Amino acid sequence: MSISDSPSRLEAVSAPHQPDVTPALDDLYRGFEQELLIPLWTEIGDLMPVHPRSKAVPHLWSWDRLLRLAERAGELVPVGRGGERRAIALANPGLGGRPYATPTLWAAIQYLMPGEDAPEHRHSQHAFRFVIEGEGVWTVVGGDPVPMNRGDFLPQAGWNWHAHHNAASTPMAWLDGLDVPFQYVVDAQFYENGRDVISDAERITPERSRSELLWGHPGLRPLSVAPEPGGSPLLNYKWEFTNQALKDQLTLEKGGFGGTVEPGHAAIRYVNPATGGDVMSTIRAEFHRVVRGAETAPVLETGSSVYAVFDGSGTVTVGDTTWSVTRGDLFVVPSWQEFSVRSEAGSTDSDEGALDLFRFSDSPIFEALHLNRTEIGG
Ligand code: 1HN
Repeated sequence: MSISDSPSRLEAVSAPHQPDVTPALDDLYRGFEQELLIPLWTEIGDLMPVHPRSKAVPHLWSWDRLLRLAERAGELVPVGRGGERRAIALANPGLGGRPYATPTLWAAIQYLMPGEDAPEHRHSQHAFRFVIEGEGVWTVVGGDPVPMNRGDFLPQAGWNWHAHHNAASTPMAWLDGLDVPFQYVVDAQFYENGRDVISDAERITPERSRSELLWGHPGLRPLSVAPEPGGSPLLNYKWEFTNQALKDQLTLEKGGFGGTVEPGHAAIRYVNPATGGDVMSTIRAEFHRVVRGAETAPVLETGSSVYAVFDGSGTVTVGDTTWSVTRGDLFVVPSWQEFSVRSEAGSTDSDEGALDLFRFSDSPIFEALHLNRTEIGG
């Protein structure tokens, strides 16, 4: 039997539990082929594996090399209508040259030069920005200018108008995550261009966006507005709050009060303040801090993730692959590949000398469809 990805000829070959290859069997297979039919017995191993065998592979992109190429793109390639964004996607080597980090997730470094505008548009794809380096860019989402600084997480649910502008005197780079591959495979995409030039009133850089003034207070819900369906009404989860939440968990742990997910491992999920659920229907985002010398238990999960090393350094193991990682590096964990990290000493900004990891995944899709499974390995 031939089991392959390409729609090649069906071949009758001798195999256990199969009839001998005869001219009659060959004829049968030619008949299938002519009528565009494929018998299950030639495909079952690939279609129904005993556990997920992702075509995506574990892969690491070094931030230094990514940034150098993004800087070069900043010099050589303009940003504007048509191309829309100077975003450079991670192409998983197992996914056939498509700009897909995983089968469901797009991840890219986006680079904007001082004074540049990325024009307004909207799309059905859910998206977010996570700022790895720099400051001074704001993104205007549905008329609300939102400042972006290192460590900020900015979800932006599908069909919101958005444009970016770099008001600073230095270039800025950030991580974009979207559900582009997922929406491509299920044919859900819509896209529309917005205004070519955004108004002066939107060109201001307030310290806090309207969304933060309304929704940025823990446990307090404004009565003046109804949350938008489809995604979080809070457009910036500022680094100071994320950092403080992680610090507080570790302080509790040190006092013997627990508070962390496992020893030396503090973690938070970014949630929609109106619902407590994920920030978007297809993308989950989390932040993990693993203190120096600590190690996480190996975990197997359905669904795929992309990680950004925000700070610190350490060792990451995904399936059979182990890497040393450092600030800015990006890596992929495909579905059902055992994942663990170890934090190592290194120069770092974070108080604890910890390994700080931003993570996004397609878990909400798996949970909504009851396809989520987790095993703690080891
Ligand atoms: C997009 O609109 C942005 O708005 C970034 O910054 C990356 C990748 C694919 C499709 C649209 C952005 C994108 C994107």
